[in-house]
Amino acid sequence: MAAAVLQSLIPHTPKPAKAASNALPRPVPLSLPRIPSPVIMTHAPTLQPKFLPHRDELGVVAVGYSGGQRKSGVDAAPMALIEAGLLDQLKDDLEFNISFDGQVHNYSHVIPKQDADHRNMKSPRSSSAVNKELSQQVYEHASKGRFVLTLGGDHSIAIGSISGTAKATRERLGREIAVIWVDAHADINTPETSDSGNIHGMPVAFLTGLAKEDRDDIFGWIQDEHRINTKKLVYIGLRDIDKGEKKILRDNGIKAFSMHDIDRYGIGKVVDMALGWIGSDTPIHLSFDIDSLDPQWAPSTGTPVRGGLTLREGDFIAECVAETGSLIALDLVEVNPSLEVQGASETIRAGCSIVRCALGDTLL
Ligand SMILES: [Mn+2]
Repeated sequence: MAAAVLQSLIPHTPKPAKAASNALPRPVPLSLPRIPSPVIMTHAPTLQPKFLPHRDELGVVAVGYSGGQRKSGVDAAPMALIEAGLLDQLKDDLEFNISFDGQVHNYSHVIPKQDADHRNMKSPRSSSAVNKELSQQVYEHASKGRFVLTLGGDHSIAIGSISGTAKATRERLGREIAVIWVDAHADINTPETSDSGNIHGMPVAFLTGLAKEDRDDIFGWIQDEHRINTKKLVYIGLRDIDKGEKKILRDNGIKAFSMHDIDRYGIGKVVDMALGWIGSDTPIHLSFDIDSLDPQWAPSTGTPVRGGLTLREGDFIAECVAETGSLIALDLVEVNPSLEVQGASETIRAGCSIVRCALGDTLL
């Protein structure tokens, strides 16, 4: 898809009904008297963020990239989310001042014509170049103290978004970030442990330095300033982990809460434990893969796995992370509107709901 200019489009986008699981119809602008209902009132969050200078400054990057896996269509997600009214809701309901260049980036200017496999990785140069650009885009927002929302795209784009946040936060606050990775998968394969060679299964390996590469055109640009600490990484929702990944998680003592833990303790306790592991004095980047949700709620995604989070559990995680006041960046990835006819709009609505919750929307 060519980079689409959306700026002029956004103000005219009709406002859809709110997509939360408890969604009630929006008040229709009729001249009839309205019954005031505090239950559906959305208002701007009042929580003062711990690691951002302002509550309401939001940078948005729309990433139309699908080369981290083999199914087309995930590059259309940012446009679908925006057309569903996501940015309007953030602006009007949550009162964010949005910095957005109005484009879904396809990064065609940096994608090479030839991109042979390297160390078993598929599309390595394209994925590297896109993420290098994205890293800089996210860095620009984050270094100005904005909350950064990155709309993917497949999950390989977290290499760019998280590396940008990590670098900016080191410079701005002298701190390492923590990452909460909500996903059915651990996405921590190295090129050598991956069966598929798809880079959307490897972003955490590159971000933590468990996978490294010298070639600048194949992720060699990732330096220490871009990396994250395995001790400040927490997973929630895992249920489909490759054998090699299990070993990586164990060997590195990485904190992970699987669906088994959620069944045993309930989502409330699991989120408390995850946030307790991170502590209250660390800025958090939340990377949310829509495939963490059960396909019942989010069927339109590239690698669905049954037995996942309910829509409310997904929203709840986002709400709780928002409540900490420590959240500084969010990715929403792997929404693929082209995979399902019926399920696409439901998946998009689920994605919008997760983003609103993470940005401070509350039920009451
Ligand atoms: Mn993922």
